[in-house]
Amino acid sequence: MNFNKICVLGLGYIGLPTASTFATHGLKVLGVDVNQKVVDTLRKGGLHIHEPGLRTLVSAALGSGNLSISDQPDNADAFIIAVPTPFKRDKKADLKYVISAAETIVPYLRRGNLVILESTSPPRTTVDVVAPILAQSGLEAGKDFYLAYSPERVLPGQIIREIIENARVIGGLNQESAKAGRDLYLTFVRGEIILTSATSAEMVKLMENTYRDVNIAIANEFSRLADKFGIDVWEAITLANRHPRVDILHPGPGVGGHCISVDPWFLVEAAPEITPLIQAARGVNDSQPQYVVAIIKKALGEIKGKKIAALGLAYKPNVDDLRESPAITIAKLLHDEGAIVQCYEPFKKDAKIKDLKVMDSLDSAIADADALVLLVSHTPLVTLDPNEIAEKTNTRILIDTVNGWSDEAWKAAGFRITRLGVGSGSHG
Ligand code: SAJ
Repeated sequence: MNFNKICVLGLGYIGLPTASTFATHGLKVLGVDVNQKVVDTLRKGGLHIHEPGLRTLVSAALGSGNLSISDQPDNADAFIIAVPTPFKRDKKADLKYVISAAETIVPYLRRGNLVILESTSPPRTTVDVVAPILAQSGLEAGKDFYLAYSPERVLPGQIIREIIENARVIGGLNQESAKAGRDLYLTFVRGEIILTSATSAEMVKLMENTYRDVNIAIANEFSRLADKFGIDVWEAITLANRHPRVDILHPGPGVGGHCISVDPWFLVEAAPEITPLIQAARGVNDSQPQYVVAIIKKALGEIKGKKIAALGLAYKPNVDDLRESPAITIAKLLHDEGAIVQCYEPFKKDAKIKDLKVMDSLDSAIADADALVLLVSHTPLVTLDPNEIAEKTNTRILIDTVNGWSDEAWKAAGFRITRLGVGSGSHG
């Protein structure tokens, strides 16, 4: 199947790089977003999100004349839906953006078109939700037009490279739909393209992120056990991982971001009675911030009225994304317990967060602090020079939740480090 013009709905972390990559590979692309601010920013050559390399890619796409931006779709050979699927307060998937994107396609859908859903979605969304909406056009999915699900699997921070290089799973409503999807992504994908059914592809995506969540949960539980038994979890994990069939992930302050802390709930929602392990893992990871606060309390004795420098607010290293960040949960819990929390996020110095004081420099965050807490192993934070920091702050108390600071160097500069998972034998 040949494609000349495509329409990408949703210009966020996935839609914008996808639209731009198709455009730089020669397709005419209409990028659509319902948020007028996003449309205006992109049309003026600006960017509303941060991702390494994205600015250059979007400029090249716009500069080629192949990418245009609009607040509504138009006729096209293929439509890609890449809108968010957040969850609601009750942890149930909120499909309103997927539903409204599908609805806006209906008037433009023509015989022979291809529609692809990329948004992470609960099992059977393509078949049970998207297909019936598109049928309002009078055309039948799989017969009059092609319909497929193809999950994005790119890692924030490496999206531009991974979007091209990663293997891509394409699940069709039927085989012809999967093949049409393959023809489209062959435009730029260099990784292997594997065809399957739409529901399998939805499951594959949810299984990948759930697997990672469960693996991080066991690492977090090991950190608690190490604290209890007075050993160093980081050393123990390194040793266990010497086993050829063991690959334990890292403990930390919790699991954040808009994927791994969200997607497992889509499986729980679909089948609560047969997902006890997934639910338990979510419970462990979601309670890790409270566990870290208990460690901070122990290191400081009383935390009420104490000034605590919270270093790093992003959900993971070297990104500026604050969504579902456990670092922010910890800062807020400390604030709620009466501490004066002075936050510093090197990748978003002007972040505005309710109840939290975000400082625009490291020096102002640490100068009068009673303790420094390392919450994210951002490169600029883990490479700080202990002797320079010793001159900039009066405190000598450090709490390292990510194993980012070396014992020897900081101790030599006069600091006392409490590290997550390096037990004194009394937690838990
Ligand atoms: N984390 C740990 N310990 C670890 C690894 C991660 O505590 O050993 C924490 C991170 O600090 C972060 C959270 O987990 O708070 C998630 O970070 P991540 O780097 O594991 O994943 P994401 O959410 O940035 O991206 C994931 C990726 N999925 C997998 O690796 C299976 C990515 O490939 C997906 O495309 C993305 O979710 C997505 O969009 O679904």
